[in-house]
Amino acid sequence: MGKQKAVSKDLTEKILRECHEIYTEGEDCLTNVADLLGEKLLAPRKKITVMLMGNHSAGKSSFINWYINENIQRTGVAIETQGFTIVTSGKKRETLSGNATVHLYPEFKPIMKIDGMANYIQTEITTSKAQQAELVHFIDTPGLVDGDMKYPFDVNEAILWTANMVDLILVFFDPIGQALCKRTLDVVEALSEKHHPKLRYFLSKADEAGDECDRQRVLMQIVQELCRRPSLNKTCFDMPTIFITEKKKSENTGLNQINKVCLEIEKTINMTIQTTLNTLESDCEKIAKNVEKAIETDDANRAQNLKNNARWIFYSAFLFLLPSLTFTNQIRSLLCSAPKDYPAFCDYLQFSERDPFLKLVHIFPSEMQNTVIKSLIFLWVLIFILYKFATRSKPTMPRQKKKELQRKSKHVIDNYLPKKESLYDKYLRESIEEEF
Ligand SMILES: Nc1nc2c(ncn2[C@@H]2O[C@H](COP(=O)(O)OP(=O)(O)O)[C@@H](O)[C@H]2O)c(=O)[nH]1
Ligand SMILES: [Mg+2]
Repeated sequence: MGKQKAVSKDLTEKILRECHEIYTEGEDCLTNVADLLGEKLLAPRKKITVMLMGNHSAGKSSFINWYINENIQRTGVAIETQGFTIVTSGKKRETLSGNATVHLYPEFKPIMKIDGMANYIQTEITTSKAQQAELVHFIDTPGLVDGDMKYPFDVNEAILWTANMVDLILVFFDPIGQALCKRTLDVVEALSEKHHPKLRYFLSKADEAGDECDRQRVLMQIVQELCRRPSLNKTCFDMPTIFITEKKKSENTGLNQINKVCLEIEKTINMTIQTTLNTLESDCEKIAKNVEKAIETDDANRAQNLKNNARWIFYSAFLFLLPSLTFTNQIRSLLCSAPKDYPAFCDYLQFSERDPFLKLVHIFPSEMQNTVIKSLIFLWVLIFILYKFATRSKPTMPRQKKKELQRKSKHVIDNYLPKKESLYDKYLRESIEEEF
């Protein structure tokens, strides 16, 4: 029987990195091939994004510091976090402003579009290798408070917006602070309507909740308050109690389930690996299919153009017959109008009576003939234009581009699909432990 096991950090990092490279590195990478087809492909991210939200002083920043085992974020009872901070790991310790953040991590560009956010977003890069820190971007959000507190931007809107691009949302409720803060509940309610599967609730700073009885009472109270909101009482939800051991206030702290938070992060990473590998496979197949389709369309267009050109030559012979007859007649009448010594070929050009154009014109009274000639010329030009439009050439690709597409498509199928298979194989072998 198979049993799910944690996949090593090295393998996880390798899978995400190699998948990212398949999309972005080298001339034959997937995004380049898609570009050639006029399509846009999004490269998979190398890290998952976890957003923390909750009341002011619920312990969000402290949790990030604990997870990465480094004091990056300022913590305290005063309102410390006014804007959004992205905490991520990199090669060296650094603090980046909003613009630099977007430059380094273009995936966060959408956040900057929120009104007034540009000055309230920063990135803290840590060198931490603790837990899964290298695979996670944390987004620390401003603590939410009720009342007159003025935020420099629409904080509810910003959190809701950011939620679109994160993989996991950790909601922290603390027992004494403002577990029942209206603003927090409003945001949680709005989040749960759109991002229900991403949300996880925790009772943070559980060591401050008193003894087991008190703690249960606090939990009951929060759950009761949450259930008052129609969109929140649909599912039964779990609310593990967590606290940071180093900060614990009392000895009588009961069960600390902080590992459940880590487990949720790990599960999200695993899900991301599977989704990335599946998307890689479907993107490769889609590209190969679209290249085939583009080449088929091009072949069909070429054949159609050839047919159209042949038709055009054939029909235009008819189309030009009438005016050329009249034209020759006009020349003849010019050259051969002198009764004497007209050129010898004039004898061969005696077909003025047979000129259908003039015959048609002569049907009309002489004062109308001018208008009839103009109308006929106009009609002829119109037919000419319409016909040319109907038989116009369809777009075709240069032969070189066609060859390049075929080569790239073969490269995708021959190299990327087997690579995906081997990565999946390694992943499954590590995550499923065979038991006999
Ligand atoms: N007793 C206890 N205090 C905590 C815990 N986590 C954070 N704190 C304290 O709570 C205060 C607010 O924490 P902070 O992380 O700044 O909260 P934030 O506003 O949600 O970011 C700080 O003084 C922390 O030291 C915990 O698990 N137990
Ligand atoms: Mg904070």
